[in-house]
Amino acid sequence: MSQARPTILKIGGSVITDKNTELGVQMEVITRIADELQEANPRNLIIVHGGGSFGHPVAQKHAIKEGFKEEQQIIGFAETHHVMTVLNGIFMDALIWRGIPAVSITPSSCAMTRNGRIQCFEDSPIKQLLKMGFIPVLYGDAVFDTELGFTILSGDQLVSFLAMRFNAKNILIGVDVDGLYNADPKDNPEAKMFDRLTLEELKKVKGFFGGSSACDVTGGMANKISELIPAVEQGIPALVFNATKPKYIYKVLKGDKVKGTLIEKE
Ligand code: IP8
Repeated sequence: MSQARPTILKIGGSVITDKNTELGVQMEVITRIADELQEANPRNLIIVHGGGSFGHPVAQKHAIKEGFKEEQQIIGFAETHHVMTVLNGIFMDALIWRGIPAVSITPSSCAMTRNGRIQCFEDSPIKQLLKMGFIPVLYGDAVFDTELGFTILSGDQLVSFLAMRFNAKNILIGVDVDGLYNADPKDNPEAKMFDRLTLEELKKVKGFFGGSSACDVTGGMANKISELIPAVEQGIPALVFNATKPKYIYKVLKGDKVKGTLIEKE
């Protein structure tokens, strides 16, 4: 059975959680996204979601990304992973009870990093899920690292890795702004959005995307974008769009045009 090229959909933590409250969930957004996924009924889709107000504050409190340095971090690692499984459970609940055949794959159990970069990844279950018509769902997680002991693996690194490993058709990055701007649109009303960027253009303007205003141990928008570069270099286009806008997830999955920034190799 030959496998069609999958689409990788990232749903940012800032979309499904309230980044101003620790463990604050945006239940109405999760419900709407699940409704849109049910309506779009996508085939060959892998979903990755971020950590938002679940993973990031706990990871920051215990310096998990920096690696193992002292005994007290051990419970911090366990807590960080646990809150991510809780957020994932809330998200999965919304999908499963709508009849969406989503199956959660825990990154800390199938991936190991070396100095923060994925070094080995057991992909057989994901291959099997796709072949059988399931939707694998992964998330940014606290993972084990061969040099650091442990660290944080961002959903964005996972997205790019999975896109390359599964030769994805496209990458869809759902965030809480309309696309990529030359300045932060939340502070600067003059900020200009890019509709399309080639890799060369992207590399030139990369510095302007800024970090994240809320607690974000993996570096916010600037990091999200730089993680995409190797996948785009392989010819996989990436669209950054606003997943907080009703119907946008439905439309991007259907291949309809929405406002956003399309990043292409050339
Ligand atoms: O929100 C980070 O994933 P991201 C997950 O995709 C944790 O960067 C545990 C902080």
